[in-house]
Amino acid sequence: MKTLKIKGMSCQHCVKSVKKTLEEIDGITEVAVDLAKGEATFRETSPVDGELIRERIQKAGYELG
Ligand SMILES: [Cu+2]
Repeated sequence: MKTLKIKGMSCQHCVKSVKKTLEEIDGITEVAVDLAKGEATFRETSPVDGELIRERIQKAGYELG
């Protein structure tokens, strides 16, 4: 599993939004978001470009930490 630090999440709505954003990226599965830790974990079924993840997370209104 990979772990990302995500800044800007403050409630369960944010958690859902980040989860959905990651799940919509090809090659990412099994997304779990931990609000207290400010982390998202997921499995990659194929290599995913880190910049693409950064862009999508930013577009959703959050920042990679
Ligand atoms: Cu929120």
